[in-house]
Amino acid sequence: MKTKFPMYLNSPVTQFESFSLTTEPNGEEVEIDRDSIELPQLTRPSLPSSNGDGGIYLAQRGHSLAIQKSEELQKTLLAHRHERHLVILQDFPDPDALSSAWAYQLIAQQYDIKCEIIYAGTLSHQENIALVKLTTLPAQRWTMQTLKSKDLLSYQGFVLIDNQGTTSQLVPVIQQAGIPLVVLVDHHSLQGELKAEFVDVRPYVRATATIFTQYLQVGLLTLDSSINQHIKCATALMHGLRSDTNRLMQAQEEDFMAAAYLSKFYDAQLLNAILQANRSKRVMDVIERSLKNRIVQNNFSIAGVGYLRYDDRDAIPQAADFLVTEENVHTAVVYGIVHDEDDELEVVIGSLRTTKLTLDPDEFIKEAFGQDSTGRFFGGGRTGAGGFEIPMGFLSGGNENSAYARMKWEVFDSQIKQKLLKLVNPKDNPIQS
Ligand SMILES: [Mn+2]
Repeated sequence: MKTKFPMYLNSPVTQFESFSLTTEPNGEEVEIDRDSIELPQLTRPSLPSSNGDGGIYLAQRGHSLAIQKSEELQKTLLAHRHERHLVILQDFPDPDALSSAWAYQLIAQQYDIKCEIIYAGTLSHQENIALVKLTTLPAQRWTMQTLKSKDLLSYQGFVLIDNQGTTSQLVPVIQQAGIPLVVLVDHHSLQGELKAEFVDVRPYVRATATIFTQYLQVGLLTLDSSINQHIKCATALMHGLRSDTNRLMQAQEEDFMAAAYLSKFYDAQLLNAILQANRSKRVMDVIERSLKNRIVQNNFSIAGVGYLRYDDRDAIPQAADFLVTEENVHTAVVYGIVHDEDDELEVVIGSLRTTKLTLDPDEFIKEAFGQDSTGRFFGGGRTGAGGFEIPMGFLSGGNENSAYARMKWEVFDSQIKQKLLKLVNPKDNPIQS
């Protein structure tokens, strides 16, 4: 970076430290103009004027945190101007992750930071494919093969959005290459000790899109209705926010405030087109299998669906979404063995959905499946939803022998059921009542 931008070396370091992030303009901004980057001005959004007690809003607390975090993020971005970063999403990114990463890319662009949004798996949900195609969302699939062909030295940092690195196979390789984690923004429970320059993890916020909308709202990027890309990004954020809050039904004040803000910019027709995407036959087949195989105990519905192709992986959360709608069911867990034909790789993938407010999916999954030999949990969650991935390692492949394939499935199926039922059965564990 330093050799590429010698003029940068001449700038006194202190100009960044003393740069005012508040609304008051000051003399030092003149210096910043030398680098010919137009910096967004953070503004405090006009909150309803305090007329009596009604003026103190819960959301105000969220706003002051949003302002504080935006200021911190701006400082971090300033310190990394002119760099190239990788924004890494979970292997199977959802609308919340995709839209938030896009918002981040647009924010970072103002600091001449070039971001590539990457994921290792596939876009397996028909709505995600529609989202990316219809909005021309700039996310790319990088397999492990792609990774090997890249010159990782040309990236000065990486960014995690809507995940904490535990759901991406790219992250260990990136870390090994010595690329530092610059920014981490997520709403899942804290998954471990990740050192990032900037961290904003808020497990009580229902969507990462809400956090990014707040950044936009306080001025990290000023949305402009005449810019097509802004309209599309706002639409994507609206979709991300809706899909992580069960169409706003689980949204809370901050999420509604974010949706209200996006409503000024988003394209309702475009969102409708994204939502019109139909379920494929194979997804319907997996849902059918989950219905057939489910066992219901103590208001938990548990279903193993056997083997799935990599591209159909997202049928698992969709089946869980469906099973949780049955009467007297508050929690559904669906899992299957997903296999990647190219690599002969197999992994058990599962999804949990719950409508029970007192059930913490993160706690439940960690308790049920524990950690691997390196201390990493097999899964985690956020409000209302969770997931797990258990690599099958040495047992992967060999499925052309159908007796072996069946036996293997039965072993994993029984083991997962045992672990889940221990928690579901109140005799053995006090977590559930
Ligand atoms: Mn999310």
